[in-house]
Amino acid sequence: MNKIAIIYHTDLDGYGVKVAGRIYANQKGYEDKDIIFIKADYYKNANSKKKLFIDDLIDDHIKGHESEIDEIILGDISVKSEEKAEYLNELSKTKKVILRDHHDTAIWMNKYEWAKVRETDDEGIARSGTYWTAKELLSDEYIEKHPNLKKFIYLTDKFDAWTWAKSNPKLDEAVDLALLFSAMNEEGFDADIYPKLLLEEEVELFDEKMKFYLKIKNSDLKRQMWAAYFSLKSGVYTYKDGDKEIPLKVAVVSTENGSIIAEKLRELFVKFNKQFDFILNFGLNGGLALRCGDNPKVPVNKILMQMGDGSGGGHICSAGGKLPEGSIEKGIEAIFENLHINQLK
Ligand SMILES: [Mn+2]
Repeated sequence: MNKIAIIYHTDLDGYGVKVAGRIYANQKGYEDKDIIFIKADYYKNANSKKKLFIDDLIDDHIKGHESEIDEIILGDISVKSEEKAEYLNELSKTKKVILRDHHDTAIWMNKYEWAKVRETDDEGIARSGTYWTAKELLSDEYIEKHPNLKKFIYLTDKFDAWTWAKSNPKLDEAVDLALLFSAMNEEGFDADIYPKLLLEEEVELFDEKMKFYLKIKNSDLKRQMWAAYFSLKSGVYTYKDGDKEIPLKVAVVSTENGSIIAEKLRELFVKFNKQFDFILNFGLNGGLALRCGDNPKVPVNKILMQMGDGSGGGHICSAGGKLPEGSIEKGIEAIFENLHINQLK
């Protein structure tokens, strides 16, 4: 038996292309051993000329083997050079070649009959490589009969087309799927997710271990998001001491282990960040930790007395306290807008 080649990207969307291609090939009677899976892993192909990466993969896996290959499926990824596109175009005269992509940089490939590159569908909804490839290779009827596959395609599509980022809690599962993919990789998904996609009965895609991992990972994500948000508030502030106004350069960070990290940060801070007067570290539990290098302009314990809920204190270069009750966001606003420390415009 001849073979089918599937060329796909390394991310979740690329994996979805692999899934659709694999099911399609199996439906046509090709066993897994008859499928050439070509993962476009930029980093694992050291010999690649990089710039023409996908083109190199075609040289490595397809060229010279043309007579053994019946069909070539490319999804979520496109060739780079006109030369390789022309090569595939030649092959398309004697075998099935399809390319389904959604990247703007590949729109030029639409001049070929076998290539369709579209960012959005007819209704203007952004669509993924998985969506377009599954639409091409699998019948609506098949997808309807396989609820787990249907859900997988839906979530992958929503994730890759960024619809989830608009804080739609219904799409948290799409983020979960992508997080799991980054942890389990293709191999893990092949072993633990793919078999579920072939079932006709609806089952949970995630087992208990996956759910536990996601719980930890999601709280870490939340923390990282706040950390990035808070770090935008780094800048110059004035500290009011009676009638005196002292400008202070403040580095704002947020870490999970507030005072432990703050202490460690101080080492780095003293070494590399002499331009800042102190570090302000928020914990998501509402804790505040202030650290400064030697010879502070204002002792951080003094600054801290004017911050948070007023219960904090500590040493000249190392102090801790709490944000006012309520949400972190409100607490931060209270510190930066209502208390004695104001960012200079
Ligand atoms: Mn994609």
